[in-house]
Amino acid sequence: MQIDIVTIFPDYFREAFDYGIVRRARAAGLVEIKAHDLRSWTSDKHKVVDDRPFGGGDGMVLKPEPIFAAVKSLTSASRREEIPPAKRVVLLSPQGKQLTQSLATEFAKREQIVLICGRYEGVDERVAEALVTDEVSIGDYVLSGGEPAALVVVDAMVRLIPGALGSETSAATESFTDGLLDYPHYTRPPDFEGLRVPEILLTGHHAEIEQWRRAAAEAKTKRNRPDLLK
Ligand code: 9D3
Repeated sequence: MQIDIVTIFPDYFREAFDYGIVRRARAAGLVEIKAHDLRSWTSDKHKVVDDRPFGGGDGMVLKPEPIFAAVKSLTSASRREEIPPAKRVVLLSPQGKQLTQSLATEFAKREQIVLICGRYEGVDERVAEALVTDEVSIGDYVLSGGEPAALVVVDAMVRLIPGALGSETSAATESFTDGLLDYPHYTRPPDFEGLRVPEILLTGHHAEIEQWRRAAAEAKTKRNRPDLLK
């Protein structure tokens, strides 16, 4: 998989992919990740990427021309209809559909993902209308730009690439796929300053441990994420 990030802050990503599963997937050649400076697709002396909003209002808007040029040079496509199924062009925006495990799984099947990071007050709407295949938000809170959202999308996708996780784990058997939160985990010591590990986990009674974990996962889900049980 090839991941191309288009941003006015390419340095933001300098060490971001050098840790854990993402680092290992890169080292294994499963994914190549590049952060590109949007300003490299400007043609004026001052490399201007933004302009004032038509109709008035505060702040600046990212201009369409450098973004269309970036997508053209990275994918050969000038419009959404020219983007083949093996490629997705994703605009990170607070107005997007929310990222889910299911959407990350769809992205992880593709050969190339282009992530466009918005900044300022927004991005000229013609990018969302005519260029991108997906407009994606990571949740209902306000970020300063699309860059932290791009990190989240990359992480969620890369760990789903076949071979990216160690042989011990499979992405399919983890939390969110069965609709419950994960069960609680404990390790040594069995008594930490009077905080005790549930006795059943120390017994080796595997069937009862399974039952306990299921009940504990349901209790935790009811407390922290009742919406998942509805
Ligand atoms: C103060 C400006 N806001 C008016 C309500 C609009 C606004 C514009 C641009 C708010 C945030 C941003 C920058 N955010 C993103 O580009 C972004 C984002 C987010 O803010 N939340 C969740 N997901 C995402 S993906 C990209």
